[in-house]
Amino acid sequence: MPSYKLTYFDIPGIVQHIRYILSYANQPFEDVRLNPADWPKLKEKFPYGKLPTFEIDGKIFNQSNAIARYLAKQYGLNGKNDLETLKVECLTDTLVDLRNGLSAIVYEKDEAKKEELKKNLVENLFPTYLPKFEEIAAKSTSGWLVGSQITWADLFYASTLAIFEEKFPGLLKPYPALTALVAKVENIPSIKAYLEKHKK
Ligand SMILES: N[C@@H](CCC(=O)N[C@@H](CS)C(=O)NCC(=O)O)C(=O)O
Repeated sequence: MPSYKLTYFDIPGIVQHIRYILSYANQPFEDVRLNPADWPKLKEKFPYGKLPTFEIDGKIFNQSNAIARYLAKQYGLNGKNDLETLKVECLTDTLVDLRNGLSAIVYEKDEAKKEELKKNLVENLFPTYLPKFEEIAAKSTSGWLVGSQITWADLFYASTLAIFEEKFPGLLKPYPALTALVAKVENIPSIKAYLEKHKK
């Protein structure tokens, strides 16, 4: 069995779904969480000066969703056929588009611009994306976003929507199918155990 090491900061950020995928698969991995105070001196050691990285038997890889897709394939979480995989990737890339709206706020240093970006997220981006996500989730007969079984899209949506909800309490209230998806994923025993272990 290969040895896996995921390196990121001690936040859900852009790797929570990778932690979910590995936990779902009961795959042991080294979960390295760097202290942001140490980051400036460590940055140059990492590919492109960015996190996360993922090491497989000491070989280092970058890009969170390339890593997520690789692992999802290993564990049968990438759809049952090419069309399902396409649907999974359309959904996951679309969620990245929305999440970029949140990252932009986090990275903006100018307070006035930060407020503008926040307004755009709340008034434009959330109302554009969330009702469509809700429609897709509500149409599902399996309770999963794509096809009849769980895919990494479910793990990505559940973990990212939970982050949104934490930052904007009540955000998911008008979206019962998305709320149910988050709960369904968080109640998978291996995910539940992971979340319990890392409860702050
Ligand atoms: N597209 C990359 C984005 C990587 C990225 O921007 N990582 C941020 C953390 S979320 C980072 O390393 N920030 C620290 C820095 O740029 O110094 C991915 O998905 O892995």
